[in-house]
Amino acid sequence: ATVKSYAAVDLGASSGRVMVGRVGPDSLELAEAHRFPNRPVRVPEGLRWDVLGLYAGVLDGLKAAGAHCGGRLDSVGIDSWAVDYGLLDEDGALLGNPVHYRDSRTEGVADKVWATVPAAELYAATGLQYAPFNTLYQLTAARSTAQLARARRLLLMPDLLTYWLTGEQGTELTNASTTQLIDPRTRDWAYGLASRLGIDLNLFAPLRRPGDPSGLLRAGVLEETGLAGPVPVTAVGSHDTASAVAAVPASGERFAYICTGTWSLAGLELDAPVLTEESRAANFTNELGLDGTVRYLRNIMGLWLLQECVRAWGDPDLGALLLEASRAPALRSVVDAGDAAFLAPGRMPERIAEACRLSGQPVPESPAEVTRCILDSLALAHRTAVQDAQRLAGHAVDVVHVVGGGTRNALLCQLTADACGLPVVAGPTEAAALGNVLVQARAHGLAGDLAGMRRLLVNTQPLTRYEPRGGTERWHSAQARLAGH
Ligand code: ADP
Ligand code: LRH
Repeated sequence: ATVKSYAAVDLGASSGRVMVGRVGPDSLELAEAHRFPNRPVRVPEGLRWDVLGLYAGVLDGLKAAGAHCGGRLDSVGIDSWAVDYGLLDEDGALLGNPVHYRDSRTEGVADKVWATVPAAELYAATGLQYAPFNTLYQLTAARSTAQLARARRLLLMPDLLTYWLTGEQGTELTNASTTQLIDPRTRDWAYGLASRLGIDLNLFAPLRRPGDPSGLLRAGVLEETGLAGPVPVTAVGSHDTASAVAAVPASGERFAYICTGTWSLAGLELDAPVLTEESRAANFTNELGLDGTVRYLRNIMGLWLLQECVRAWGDPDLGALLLEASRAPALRSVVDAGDAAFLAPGRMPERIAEACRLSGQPVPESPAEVTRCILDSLALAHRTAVQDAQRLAGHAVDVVHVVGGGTRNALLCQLTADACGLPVVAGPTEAAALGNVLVQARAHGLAGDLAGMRRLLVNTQPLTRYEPRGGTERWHSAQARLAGH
């Protein structure tokens, strides 16, 4: 049977990777061709992405991917973190470095937006949870800048890299749904809302859907990567979380998922958005997924909390730290891992200690204690999100799938099973890359529908099961402790 080779470019907030997926009718293998750090840079104007460095990493990765498969790739797909964008001038040249979603420019901006369109109306129109970094607020913050005044085009990060690779411009839908300018019912722009807020939708290139062709690698890219042309670029679920959810190895419909990496995205796959006021108050979002699905989920700070502590502690060995944390006393102190107060970089151990002190709990001192506090807090936030999602959507589950980098943290997976009182199935680790590969494979005639894609994953990917160990009342009282503050 024919086996085809697809390159998946997957850019996370902490690292970028180019993976090679080899897909046959009953086979799926993933190999890492290249991985590179993604290090934000603070310049006098604020926090920026090093987008040229990332593009160089993509080119190196495509070269390495080609070397894996005799210089021939059947297609390339790109996904990355959501909401951020680059602006182009009338010549198509990039205007400055894309602003990082953790930059402080959006502080206080939401109130300005809500003065024109109240928060409840905004939610009813877009279904997006409030986050200061939603593209809508970023564009509002940029309103009077010279850069935005000059801009003729806005491309979201994966679309910008696709443009550099192919010369073609588009706006992929799953990622567009994180701008807060898409109506999740029509799966098209929220035209009325944009015009009320003075946002020019002509800045955006036409919408593309996962599976749509996005051009061919330019001659210069072929030359630089040593690939034999033509190589098509295929739109995938270009929001990394959309690709990751597509690769959740679920067998039925009664599942919740948690995509764990820099963020934890915890929720359900639905076939229609939940736009109730109760859902808004619970800060659940309705992002768009593959094949008409809705990703109904809550953003939780995720392993960012640990990444920032580890950075502050001078990069100790993670394995040793997690082992020590597993021996530290359980559920001594917990913080609200959904709190936007943890969004900005810096001083994370101190900020966590401060949150414990303010809520009258013991203050964790050693790195192992702080790490335990973070993992207990994440597991607790996973529990609350899985419970709330089921209640708000009226959709019950009996298993929790954990995918992403956090699957390598066995303690986090076990604590999540304990907190949720449900079995956790952990894996795949590189879910976003696998979802990316499978959408390309499908566009080129290999795999079937979403259920078929998932069957292939269940049959080919190593998964680890964690059973809940009981003691859910302890999690319940920790939840009550947090809610009391
Ligand atoms: P993103 O794509 O958002 O940048 P990843 O999905 O790559 O994030 O996950 C990165 C996180 O995975 C790290 O911050 C770390 O906490 C965790 N991780 C990675 N490798 C290991 C490991 N060997 N053991 C435990 N955790 C790990
Ligand atoms: C995860 C992610 C998440 C977004 C955040 C900005 O990488 O895409 O889904 O909310 O980054």
